[in-house]
Amino acid sequence: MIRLFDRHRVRKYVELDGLWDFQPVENDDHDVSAFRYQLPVPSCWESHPDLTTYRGKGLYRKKINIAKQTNLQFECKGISHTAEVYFDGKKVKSHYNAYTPFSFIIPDVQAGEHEIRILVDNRFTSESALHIPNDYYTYGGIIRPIVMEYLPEVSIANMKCVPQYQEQNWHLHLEVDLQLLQPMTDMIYVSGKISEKTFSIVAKIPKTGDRLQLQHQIKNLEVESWSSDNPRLYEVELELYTEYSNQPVDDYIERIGFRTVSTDNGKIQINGDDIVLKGCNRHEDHPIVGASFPLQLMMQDLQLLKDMGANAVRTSHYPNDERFLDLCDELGFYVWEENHARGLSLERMQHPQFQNQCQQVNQEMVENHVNHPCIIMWGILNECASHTEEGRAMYREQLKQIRSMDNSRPLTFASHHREKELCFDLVDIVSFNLYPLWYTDEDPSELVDQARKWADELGGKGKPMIMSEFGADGFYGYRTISQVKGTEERQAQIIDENLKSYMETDYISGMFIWQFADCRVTEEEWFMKRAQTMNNKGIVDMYRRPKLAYDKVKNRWRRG
Ligand code: ADA
Repeated sequence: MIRLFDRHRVRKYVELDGLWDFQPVENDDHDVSAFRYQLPVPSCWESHPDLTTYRGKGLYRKKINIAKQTNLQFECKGISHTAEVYFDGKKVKSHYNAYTPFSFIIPDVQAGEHEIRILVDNRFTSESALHIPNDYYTYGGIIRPIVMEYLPEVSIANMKCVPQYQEQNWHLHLEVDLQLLQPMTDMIYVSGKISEKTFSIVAKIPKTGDRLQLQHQIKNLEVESWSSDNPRLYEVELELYTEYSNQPVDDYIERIGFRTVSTDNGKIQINGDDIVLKGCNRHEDHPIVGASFPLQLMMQDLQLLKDMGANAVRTSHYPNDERFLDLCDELGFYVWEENHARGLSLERMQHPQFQNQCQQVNQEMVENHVNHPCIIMWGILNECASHTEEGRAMYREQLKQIRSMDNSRPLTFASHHREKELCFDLVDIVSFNLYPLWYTDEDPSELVDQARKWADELGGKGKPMIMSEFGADGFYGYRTISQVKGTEERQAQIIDENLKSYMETDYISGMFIWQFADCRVTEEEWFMKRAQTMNNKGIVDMYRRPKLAYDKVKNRWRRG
C-alpha cells in the first residue's frame, strides 16, 4: 500500500513491492552478478535471520518491463539510511536519511527490460551527522514503499493546499508545481474539484525552464472543519490538459482537512478552541518488522493509543511514514512531527554535514507532509545544543527555513537544558523533556512550576507549554513487592504521579509520555546504558503487551 487514498486516477503508476534480489557488499560494488538473497520490499534487512545485526552495505536489484517508450518517475518513500540508485548501470540519484521521501525522473525510457539497482548503506560513517549510534536503532534497507510512475511530458509535480478561515468562511489557497520535460510553447489547462466546487486554471508554458508554479484561490467552500472529534477530510483533484488534448494528460490528488492551529493566551487552539494534548512519544520500531511498518501494525499502535485515551502522538525523533500520517488524519490524532535529530552535542552539530543534512530533511519533511491536517506543529533538534550560542544560530536558521515553507503551524523543540536554555524566544511553544522521579528525585508538581518560570525568564513568557518527555523504565514482567526502579509497579507509579501533576496544571497545553512502546537501541555506545539493548520506557512492551502503567494512563486520560 502506498497511501490510504488514490494519488492518481489518470497517471499510471505501480508499486515496486515484492521480492528484490539482495547481496551484502563490501564497497561501492554496484555491478555484482551473484545475489545470495531475495528480500521483500519494503522491509528491514534485519528481518532476515542472517542479517539481524548487519550494519553495512547491501545491493538491491529489480528488473522491470516497459511496454512502450515513456518517462519514468520513481518515488522512494524511505531507504535506510543512504541510497545510491542505478538505472541500467548508470547512477541516477543519491539520497541520505531513512525518514524522508525522495524522487527522480528517468526521461525517454525505451520499451523493453530494464534494471534498477539500489546500493543501501546503514553504517555510522564519518559522512553521517544524523544517523549515529543512539537510543534508537538505525535499520538497513528499503524500509518504505517505492512507486514507479509513467510521466507525460508535462505533469503535476506537487500541490500545497493552504486552508484559510476568514469572515466565518473556509477558503483554500493552492500552489501547484508543474514539471516540464520538454520545452513547450503550449497553453496548459488545469481543471480542479474539491467538495462540490470546481475550478480551472489556465497558464502559458514558458519556452524555457523545467518547472512552473501556478497559484489559485478558491473562496467560500461549504466544508466541515477537521478536528479530533470530527476528522473530516476532502480530496482536492486536479486534471491537466494541453491545448492538443481533450483527455487529461495527467492528474494529482491530495487529501486535506480544514482546520486552523493557533497559540493565543498561552494555550494551543484548534479552530479557535483550546486543546490539551495527551500523547506518547513513538519510535517506528517493532521486533518483527523493525522500522518497516505495515498498515496493520501502524493501526494497532493507534488503536492502543486511542484505547488509553491519547489524542496525540510525537514522531520522536524523525519524520514518519506518510501512511501513518494518513491514519492520524483519518482517526483525528494530533501530531507533533519533527525532523531527524536526537541528543546531538555541539560538537556533533558542528559536523560539516550537519546543517545541510538537517535542512534537506526539513525541506523533504515539510514539502511532503504539509497537507496533513493531523500535523499541528513542527519540531526540530530534540535535546541538541540549544544552550549554546553556536547551537542557537543553527536552531534559528532551521526554524526560519521551516517557517518560510509553512507559516500555518506553530514551531517547537524539546529541551532538556532547563535554566540554561537559549532558544525559547525562537519558537511558538516551549517544550520540556524532564524525568522527575526517574533521573531525578524532584517532585513533578514543583518541577513543572519551576520549568514554567525558566520558560518565562528565557523568552517563553506567554507561550503554550508542553511536557514533551517524562517517564521511567519498566521491564516487562519484572514485578516485585520492593517496587524498585525498573519494576512495572514503579514505572506505573512514576507515570501516574507525573500525569496527575500535569493534568492538574492549567497552563500545561500538552503532555507526551516517554514512550509508547519499548524500542531497540544500537549496540554501539548504548549497550552498557540500556538493558537488553532496549529502551524499556514503553507503557507497552515491544510486542505491544500492556505493562501496569497502561491502566494508570487509561485511568488518567479516559476517566480523568
Ligand atoms: C531523552 C531522549 C529520548 C530518550 C529518553 C530516555 O529525553 O529525548 O530519545 O533517550 O531521553 O529514555 O532517557
